[in-house]
Amino acid sequence: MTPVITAFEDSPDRGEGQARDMRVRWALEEVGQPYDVRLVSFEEMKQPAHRALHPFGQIPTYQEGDLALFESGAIILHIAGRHVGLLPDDPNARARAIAWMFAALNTVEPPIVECEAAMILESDKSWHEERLAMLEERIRVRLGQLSTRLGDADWLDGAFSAGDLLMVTVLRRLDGWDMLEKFPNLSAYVARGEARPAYKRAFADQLAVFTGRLLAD
Ligand code: GTB
Repeated sequence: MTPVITAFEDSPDRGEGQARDMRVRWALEEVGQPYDVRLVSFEEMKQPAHRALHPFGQIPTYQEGDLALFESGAIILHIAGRHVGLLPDDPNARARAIAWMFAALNTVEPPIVECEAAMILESDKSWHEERLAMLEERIRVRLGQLSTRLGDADWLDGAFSAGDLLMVTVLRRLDGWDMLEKFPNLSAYVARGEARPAYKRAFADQLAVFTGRLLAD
């Protein structure tokens, strides 16, 4: 059964691969699982048919037979559990890789998302600059801690895993922020992720949605 994922019909990032379908595409490419993509508009995402798949009216979703999933982390954990290539076989190493998945989503991504939201939604507030500086500092602290742990290793815990896949996509959100560059080992880590053939295929496929739309307009 070929899984079907959803992605933005018209991604606000203009093909930069920042929307969360990118991480699901990458996971599917890593394990060699073909998939179909159903593109949805912002309007469609809020309709009952899509909300039946995703209670919060967002992308990505994942459908495979009678299984419907939402939340990129849950989708990737499912893919990694069904296929070889994203989680180690050794039970302890597997548990540690899953811990890194949670760390990416629960510890590293939240201050970045909070900071993005502040930039978009709070720029007119009198306290904006002060709050932004505080949020940026929170990100820097996390990056420092992550950088120390990674050291000169290629990946977070032995071989590349779903933990690295998620962490790389989370760190990519800082593209153009002049923050990651202060941690050369993290910049190199992201570049290693982006150099993986599976990443490149996933990136090209999501970019094709944007370029296809440009040509159609
Ligand atoms: N926790 C959920 C998950 O991990 O799957 C979060 C899902 C989510 O935030 N989805 C976003 C969405 O559907 C798209 S990825 N938003 C529409 C809505 O809420 O109405 C977030 C995103 C969007 C755009 C950019 N960008 O343009 O750079 C980056 C990230």
